[in-house]
Amino acid sequence: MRALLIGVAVFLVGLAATMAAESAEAPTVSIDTPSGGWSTERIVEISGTVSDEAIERAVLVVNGYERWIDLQVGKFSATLVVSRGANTLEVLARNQAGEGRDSVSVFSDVPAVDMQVVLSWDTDKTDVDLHVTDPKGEECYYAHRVTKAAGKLDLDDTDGHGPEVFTLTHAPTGKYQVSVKYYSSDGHPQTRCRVQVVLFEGTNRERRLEFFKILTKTGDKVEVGRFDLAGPSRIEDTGEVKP
Ligand SMILES: [Ca+2]
Repeated sequence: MRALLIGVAVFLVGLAATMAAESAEAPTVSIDTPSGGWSTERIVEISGTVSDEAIERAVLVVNGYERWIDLQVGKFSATLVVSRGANTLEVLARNQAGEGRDSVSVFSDVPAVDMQVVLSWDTDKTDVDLHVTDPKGEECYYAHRVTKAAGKLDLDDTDGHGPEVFTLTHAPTGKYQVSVKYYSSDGHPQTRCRVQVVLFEGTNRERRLEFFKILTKTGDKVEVGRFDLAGPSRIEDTGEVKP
């Protein structure tokens, strides 16, 4: 009985402390890096702070695409892929008093490529791998990072969220296949992958495709999408492939 009373008292004290900790002010978000301006890198590290240290997650918006980022005692840090040209990066955080946000503009001077495939996922400390197979059947992935057609995997992320980026400067016509492998789950029951494909960015042939897949088993390798560069002006998206 006594132990129960002590337990209830500890719970009430904890509850009061939690309520007292609830901020009366909306959070202030501050992006420290990048500071804006020019970048010659395709992959950019974003970092900064949120004034309310009790907030655990914020939203990162890159050119209109949203994703969660984790906060550690008011600090955030994430890698992201910028597009050639103007980019807007924004971070939003919310508490009960309201919302705070900060944004920067980055102009990226990366070389133009015919194809960019970006994999990201929604769990921390997990390893997912991007595999892109070209029309000749050559597969680009972490253990084979440069193909005969000069396709390249820029990064193998092994500790959560991605991104992993495949680029191809001059894309041969034909069929391409994108797969993902759930290499290491760190005990997460599932992870949700997103693959964004940008073809002929910044030209009048520009086309964007997006594929999603939920992975549930370590070691799973599944096809998430395929598309056909059928000719100089035709791109056929065959859509998400069912498991
Ligand atoms: Ca990986």
